[in-house]
Amino acid sequence: MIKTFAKEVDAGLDAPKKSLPSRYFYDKKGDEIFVRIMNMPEYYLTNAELEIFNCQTPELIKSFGMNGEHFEVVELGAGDGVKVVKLLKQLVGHNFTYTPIDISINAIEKLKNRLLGEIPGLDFEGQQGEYFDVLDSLKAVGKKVILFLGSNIGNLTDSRAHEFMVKISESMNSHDKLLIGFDLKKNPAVIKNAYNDPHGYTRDFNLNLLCRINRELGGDFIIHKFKHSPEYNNDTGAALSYLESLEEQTVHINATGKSYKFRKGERIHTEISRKYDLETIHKIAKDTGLIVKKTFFDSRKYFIDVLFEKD
Ligand code: AVI
Repeated sequence: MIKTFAKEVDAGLDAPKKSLPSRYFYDKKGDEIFVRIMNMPEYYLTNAELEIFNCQTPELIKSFGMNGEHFEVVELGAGDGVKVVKLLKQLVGHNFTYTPIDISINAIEKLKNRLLGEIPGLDFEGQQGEYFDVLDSLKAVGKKVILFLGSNIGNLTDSRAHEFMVKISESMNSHDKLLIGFDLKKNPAVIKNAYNDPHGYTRDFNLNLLCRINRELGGDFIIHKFKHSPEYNNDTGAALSYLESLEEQTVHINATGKSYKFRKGERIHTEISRKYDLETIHKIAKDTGLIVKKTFFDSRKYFIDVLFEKD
């Protein structure tokens, strides 16, 4: 793990346009900051999707079209379970197994304790792994509903999202369903405020990546010499996060055995949080052998959960 981390950090910082993979945000500290982000009012995504699960779960379940046979609810990148528990509670009485897949075994254990506390008797089969890697094994699963919530898809570049959707589509049979949460394009001010919040949580989340490199890879980043620098382009729907070097400086990382030079104002790209429109979502479906079966919006139309099935 450390080796892969070091390799990816080196590749990102050695490139002419510097970047770091956003999945390294999520160490213990990063997870804590992310919870703060999800709970702040400016980060509208959490409440928007929660509203869909609070108000439209019966319609969601009906749209799964499962008539008594056993099925699996496979959740990719399971998270804290706040949303899915709404769904699972109303699924009680159906013949199903809940299979969350997450890179962190800790996250799965925590989720298991929480869910079994709230839904005694829940058939829980957690699986550890990167979701890209486990998609192949999903082919063998009988009837299933795959969940990919919280706009996690937005953290993939368009080409990676395409690759991901093709793999999911290939793992699906004609009776399977796929439910994906997409954050929608909206007033750019609302989006900018969510990714450049007044509390500084998103700034800390972004800068924690440099702290993590210092902690785990023996880096000597001086954190206050970088600033959180987000931008949003409403045409492309890309909310991008950068870390900008406030002066000319050199940083050494023990684990890569290399030093990296930064110009004043030079930026490290750290994250994409893609915002979608319906046209793009339909195009994604068409390009990956899927069709949009049903859509579930929150009341402000900030967010959408889309149910797909095989074309
Ligand atoms: C996990 N993911 C959907 C979040 C997002 O909105 O892209 C991560 C995040 N980054 C900054 N704030 C939240």
